[in-house]
Amino acid sequence: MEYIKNRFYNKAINCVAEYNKLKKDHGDKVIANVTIGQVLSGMKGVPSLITDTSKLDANEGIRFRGYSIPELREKLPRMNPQGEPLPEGLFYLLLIGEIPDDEDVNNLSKDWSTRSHVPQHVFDVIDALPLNARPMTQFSAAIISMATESVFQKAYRSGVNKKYYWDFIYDDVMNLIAKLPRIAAYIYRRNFHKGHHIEPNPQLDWAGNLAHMMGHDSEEVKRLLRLYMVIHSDHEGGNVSAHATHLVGSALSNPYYSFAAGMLGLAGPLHGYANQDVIFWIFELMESLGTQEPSKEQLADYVKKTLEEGRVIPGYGHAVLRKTDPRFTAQMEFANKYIKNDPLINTVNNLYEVVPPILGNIGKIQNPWPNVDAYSGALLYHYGIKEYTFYTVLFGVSRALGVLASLVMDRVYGLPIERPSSYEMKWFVEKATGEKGNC
Ligand code: CMX
Repeated sequence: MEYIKNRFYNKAINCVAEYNKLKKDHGDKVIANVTIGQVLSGMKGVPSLITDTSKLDANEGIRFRGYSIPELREKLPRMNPQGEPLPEGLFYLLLIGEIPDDEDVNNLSKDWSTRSHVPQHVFDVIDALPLNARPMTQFSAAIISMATESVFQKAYRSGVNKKYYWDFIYDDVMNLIAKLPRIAAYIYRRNFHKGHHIEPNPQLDWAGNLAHMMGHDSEEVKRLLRLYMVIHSDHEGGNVSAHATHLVGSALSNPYYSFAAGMLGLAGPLHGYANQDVIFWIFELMESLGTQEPSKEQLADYVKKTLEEGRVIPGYGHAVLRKTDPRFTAQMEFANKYIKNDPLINTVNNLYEVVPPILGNIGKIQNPWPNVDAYSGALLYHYGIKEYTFYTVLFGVSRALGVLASLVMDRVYGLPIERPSSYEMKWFVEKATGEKGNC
């Protein structure tokens, strides 16, 4: 499928010309002042990364190459008119910046299918881990172990000219994305289905095949996973999984290492792990209240109790968003359309009414609204994917689409090794007060 690579490069090369001009002619232009508050709050709002694939607006939510989620659900190719967009189309959009047609999407599906073979040693690495190793531990170990396949690493060792790095990175990225469903499904079947594995079906699309290999072959699950894979894919460049992938890639570590770094970040409870924490917390709540259908009053009391214990309410809040996450809304619409009267979904819907005013009243929480993780687990659970310790792996498979499309772009730009400055605490104190600090 060289035409996709060529189409990508022919488009991307225009951006490189702009990048080079910016660097050469406008390097001294001041674009922002950084406050001490921003440094102390995790560099929030500091414009410091180039990410072309998506942009997050605090009030509007994510746009992928300029398109909102509702727009994508309408415009991207689907398996059938009633279905959800195919992640292949979303990846094409992220990479090239244009909405693909059906043929582009079919070609990409076939391309990934031909690249999807996973070497035996990767399964051996997974199998060497104890069953109580978290699915994200197994997933990251599998990804690192696949670096044996890196064509970039080999090309670098053989002394390839740096202007061609992107070409090898592209192939690593396509190979890696193609193999992820097989690896994820292998971990799922190993942990939750006694190691009875299911072979891939090369006729299926990328997300459909994942559902198939997990043993959830219904059209409903395939439809859900297609939506899931599209909406979790990218959230501009500063979130932990995207930033970690990009940072490690800037050292010219191969895409397997770079993406594994991103996945280790995704495995944090303040980031992707929240999708399983939400379900864990709701089940804890139901058990503690002795009901599967808690009232809104009971939910409110439990939310307050959780906060009093110094814990976070998982699935709520965001570092950038200041409104309900459109990824949450897309999933709620999906549930409203297809699901009637499920106690877990009802509880998630009721929490949406109960939690924001409580968090808002605390005063210090910037965003009391739900994020993507507040809904995703309940949908998976409804359709029979009940093993919630696995949910972050699904997030990771999807996140590959965005962060790896960006990684190819990073190498086309030829972005340098990333190296912000750090200072001792006393330097900041002196900057702020003119007095020397003690630390
Ligand atoms: N429950 C309780 N307290 C919360 C909260 C929540 N859902 N969200 C924020 N807060 C607290 C913070 O812990 C912080 O407390 P301290 O001042 O005591 O440290 C304070 O409110 C201010 O935080 P903030 O500026 O509003 O939010 P941050 O940018 O620091 O953190 C996030 C953002 C997502 C980590 C936070 O909202 C959170 O912990 N949410 C719950 C976990 C979660 O759902 N994570 C998933 C995010 C989406 C994703 O990446 O997948």
